Amino acid sequence: MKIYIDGEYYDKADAKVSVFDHGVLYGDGVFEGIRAYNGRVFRLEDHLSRLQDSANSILLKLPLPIKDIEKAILDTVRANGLKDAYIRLVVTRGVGDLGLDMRKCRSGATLFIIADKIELYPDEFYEKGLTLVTSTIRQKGLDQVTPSVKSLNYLANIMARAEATAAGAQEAIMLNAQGHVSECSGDNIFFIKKGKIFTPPTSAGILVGVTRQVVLELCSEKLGIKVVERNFPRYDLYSADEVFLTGTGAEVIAAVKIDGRSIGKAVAGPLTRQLIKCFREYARSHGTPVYEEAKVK
Ligand code: PXG
Repeated sequence: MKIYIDGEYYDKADAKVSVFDHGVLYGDGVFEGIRAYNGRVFRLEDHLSRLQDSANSILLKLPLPIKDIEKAILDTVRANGLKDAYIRLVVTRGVGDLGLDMRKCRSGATLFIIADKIELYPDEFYEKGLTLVTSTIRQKGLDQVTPSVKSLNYLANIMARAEATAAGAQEAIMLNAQGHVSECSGDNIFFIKKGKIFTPPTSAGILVGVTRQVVLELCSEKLGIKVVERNFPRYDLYSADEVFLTGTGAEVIAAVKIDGRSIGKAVAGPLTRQLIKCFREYARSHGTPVYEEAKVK
C-alpha cells in the first residue's frame, strides 16, 4: 500500500505524522471519506467542496489548491492500482507545540491520503435491514463547532456507535439538544410515510452528506418524489413505513428495527429497495475517471 503524505508516497509501516501534529494532540483538522467505483471517484467535487468549507470554518488553510488535492487523490488511487476504493483524506493543522495556539503550527497543514479496499456491510443487511438504537449522546449544538464540519473530533460519534454495538445494533441515532432526530454516528437518516420522504434539515445539526445530496437528487429527478427536509422526533421513525440511512460506506440501506420497535414489515421496504438499486446504478456509472480508459458519462 502506498500512502500519500505531503507530496511523497510511503509504505504503510513508514506512513507517520509527528506526535506534535495538532491533529494528533487536539483532533485539530478535517477529513473526507470518498469512494471510487470501477475506476471513477464518486462525487469528487462535492467532497472537495465540503473539505474546503470545513477547513475555512476552522480557520485552516489547505496546504494545496483544490485542483492539486484532486490530482493527489487520483494519483494515490492510481499508485495503489485500485478500481474500487475507499479514500480517506485527512488535513491536520500540522506540527505545533504543546499549546492550543494554532499560530504555532508554523509549517502549515499536513495532507495525507489513504486509498484502501472498501469494507462494507454484508449483502444480507441490504435485504434484511439494520437495527438501530438511540444513543444517550446528544448531537453537538449549532453553537458549537457545527456537525456540518467534518472535523477530526469524532469521539461523540465513536461513543454513540459503541452504544449501538453494545446493544447488538449496527448504528446509533443521535438526537439534538431539542430532542429532534439529527443523524446516525456515520450516516444520514430518512423516513418514508404514505409515499412521502422526510429527512432532517441542516439546521438539525447534521453532516451534510454527499450521499444524502445524491439521494435528494435521485428522488426528485428519477423517482419523481419530493423529499421534505424538516425536524422530527423519534416517534416519526417508530411510526414510519420505511426508514433508511445514507453514507459513503453504506450507500443506501434500510433500518428495520429501532429501539426494539419493528419498522413497517421489518424488512427493507419497496421504496428503499428501489432507491438502493437506483443509487447503485448511478454511483457505478458516474464519477471522475482515475485511469485514462475510464470515460465519464
Ligand atoms: N453523518 C456523519 C456523522 C458521517 O460521518 C455521514 C453522515 C454521511 O456522509 P456522506 O458524505 O458519506 O454521505 C457521515 C459519513 C465509516 C465511514 O468508515 C463513515 C462515513 C463515511 C465513510 C465511511 O464508517 N461517514
